Amino acid sequence: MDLKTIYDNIIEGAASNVEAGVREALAAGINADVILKDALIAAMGEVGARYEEGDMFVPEMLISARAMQAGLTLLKPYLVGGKAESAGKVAIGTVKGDLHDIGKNLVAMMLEGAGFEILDLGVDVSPQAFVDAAHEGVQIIGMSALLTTTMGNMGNTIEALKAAGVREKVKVMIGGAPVTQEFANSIGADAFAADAPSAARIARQLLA
Ligand code: B1M
Repeated sequence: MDLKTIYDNIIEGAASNVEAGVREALAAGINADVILKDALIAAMGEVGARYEEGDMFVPEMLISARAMQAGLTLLKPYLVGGKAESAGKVAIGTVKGDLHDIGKNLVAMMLEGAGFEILDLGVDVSPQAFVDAAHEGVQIIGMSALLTTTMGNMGNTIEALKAAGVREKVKVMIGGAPVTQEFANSIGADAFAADAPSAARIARQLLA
């Protein structure tokens, strides 16, 4: 099965075909990064475009997301690589009100691959849950948001960290499709990362 077929099966939401396709592609020696970028991420981009054009609706988008996640799970061991000495501990989550987790999961995988220990707080994470993680001694708080309506909860979380007296104990990194460097500056985050590979690089710089 070629990458185009995996791509088409994500759009169709055919998770078992996506799994079969990813297995075949890996067995054929195609690099996991290439499968991720050219089939999985590219297909989700197409899903988003179709949704915007009114050719796809939320239930179909969800089924496609599940199909992508099935492929991502198979790619994970190849993306993460061997275990190195811990580079630090990161608590990562999608902010309150937001249920999008594909990008957050990808960032968590890349961070793991870069040697970080990951405390995955999941989705719809309250500012208090991030504060609790800061109390547990993580060095980086990573927040993801995919909705313009939930981005504000990144700033609310930073305010909660300040109010709890733990803001100085952690570095805050944010990302997600609507998030920008300007937005990160405006809420006082320490860093913005545009994608998963740069998130791993920036996390290392934050603790250097
Ligand atoms: Co939603 N959705 N969705 N959705 N969805 C978007 C985000 C949207 C842009 C679609 C559109 O209109 N074109 C739009 C937001 C519009 C806006 O706010 N301006 C939207 C909407 C409106 C909604 C609902 C409100 C729809 C509704 O119910 N009417 C609803 C909201 C639910 C909620 O959260 N409360 C909703 C629901 C859903 C599904 C559940 C169906 C599903 C999510 C399933 C899941 O995640 N398990 C879904 C999906 C799949 C999407 C799209 C199609 C794809 C998102 C995705 O996974 N991209 C999306 C359209 C799009 O983005 N093209 C859309 C792939 C992923 C790898 O990229 O997440 O950007 P991304 O992550 C990247 C970077 O951003 C970065 O690295 C990642 C990897 O390179 N990054 C970080 C992300 N987090 C980071 C954190 C970091 C650093 C980097 O540091 C910590």
